[in-house]
Amino acid sequence: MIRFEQTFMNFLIQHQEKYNRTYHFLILMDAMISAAKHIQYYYLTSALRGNLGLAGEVNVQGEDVMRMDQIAHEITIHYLRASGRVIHAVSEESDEIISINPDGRYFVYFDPLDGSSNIPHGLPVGFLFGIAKRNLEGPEDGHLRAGKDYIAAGMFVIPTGTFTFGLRGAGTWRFHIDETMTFVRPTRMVLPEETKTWELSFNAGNRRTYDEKVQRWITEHESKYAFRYLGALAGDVHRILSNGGMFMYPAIVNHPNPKKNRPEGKLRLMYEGAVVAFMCREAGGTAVNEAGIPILEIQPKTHHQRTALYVGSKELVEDIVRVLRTKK
Ligand code: AFP
Repeated sequence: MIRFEQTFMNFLIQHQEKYNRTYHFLILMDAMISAAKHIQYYYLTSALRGNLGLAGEVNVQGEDVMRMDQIAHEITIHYLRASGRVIHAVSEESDEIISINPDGRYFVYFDPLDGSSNIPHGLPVGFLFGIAKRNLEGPEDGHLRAGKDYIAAGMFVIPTGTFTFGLRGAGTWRFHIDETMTFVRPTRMVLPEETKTWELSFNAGNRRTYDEKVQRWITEHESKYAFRYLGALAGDVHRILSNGGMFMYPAIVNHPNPKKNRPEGKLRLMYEGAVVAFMCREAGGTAVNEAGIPILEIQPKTHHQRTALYVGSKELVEDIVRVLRTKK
């Protein structure tokens, strides 16, 4: 028997009434969904075309390889332009902010294919985005928005076909892709309070490069939780949103080669840190940087600004905040 499921767009229409959003937002989200499906298609078939390699390589057909992340960027910009609703976009794949339509209504900050070390293996990567709205009461100066000003944020895990979407004040929801490539079956994500499924997720190879107090915290707590790490933020945070626990990418301050230290962190604030922090807040969790400052409160100074990130269940993040705020 055929079972018809609730689609993402129907879900949005329902929630739009509840949260007073307009059809402009539906058009923008339709563009994001189209971009994700298009990227999904390219990713699923790119091993066949030999397009999972690095730029500058030549594939098995003797053609120049185009980087998948560049393809994903171009696809996304195409749909954002076609929507007519976007003033400007920030993409991980573009040095400059991309002006689109001065009469648009939204700002979109995105990373079209995050987790590049998984690309040559065809393993999961993420398409992450945050959306903010222009000032509708007066003139708009186009300043970069902090996560607390996003109206929505989401991440597609590609090519597994899950889509997690946080809508301001309306929770974080997960959708799955069906056989017609439609995102269906919304399930509300609420971080579990029960600790038995909680996980810790961080790059264990970097462990000795963290601040000593962070290293000590890990030593004290690691045996209580399972450890999981995919190396693609969308996949790792996908697990944390379901199972609880904490994902962290601490500042690198003790690297044996000091040139490789990253005291400001590695992840990007606007289209990585703030995106997962927003979804986590809507699911009952929280996120901070290395100083213990809430990620959503950080006002970006530059569009590719980096941050350290601790995100997940409140109890764990608040515990590490106490450590981060001590001197030694
Ligand atoms: P890349 O896209 O450069 O691989 O970075 C992915 C990422 O920004 C994020 O998705 C991961 O959580 C994190 O970096 C992985 O970084 P490491 O490879 O250093 O563990």
